[in-house]
Amino acid sequence: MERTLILIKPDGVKRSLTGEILRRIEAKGYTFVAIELREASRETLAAHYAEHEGKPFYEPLMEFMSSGPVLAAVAEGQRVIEGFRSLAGTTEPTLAAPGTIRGDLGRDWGAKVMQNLVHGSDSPESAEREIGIWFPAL
Ligand code: DAT
Ligand code: MG
Repeated sequence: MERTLILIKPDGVKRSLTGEILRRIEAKGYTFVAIELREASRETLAAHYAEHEGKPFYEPLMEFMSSGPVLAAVAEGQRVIEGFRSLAGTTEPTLAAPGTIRGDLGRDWGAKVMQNLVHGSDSPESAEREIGIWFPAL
């Protein structure tokens, strides 16, 4: 069965949207294998966002992701990687389609980095790598 790594970012935790976001994932029919609220270390975030190192938004992204607790989860189900990306909506929350997590709950707050509530792995390779970073025991 396919698995994906989901993060509810600090904006989602601060805005008390964890229940609403987890509800949408469960309502779609996916099941949770692991859920944990934690303060991500710089090492964890550097490994997680290695592909973005050197980009202009990298430091603001690391700062934002360190600004409060993150809810990390692993969800499971047929085609959950694509399915969660679809539930999440496109990266820029102002333009994400209504009906999606980012489209319904997110917007531009004028920050240096897009505060778009959630992360979801974008391929089976990313999912395996990211689950290894956040939940090495799985
Ligand atoms: P996604 O989270 O949709 O997979 P991504 O992997 O391209 O998007 O980027 C990771 C995060 O970095 C994204 O959720 C928000 C931030 N980000 C991406 N592109 C950005 C940009 N051009 N300006 C500011 N923040 C950006
Ligand atoms: Mg990504």
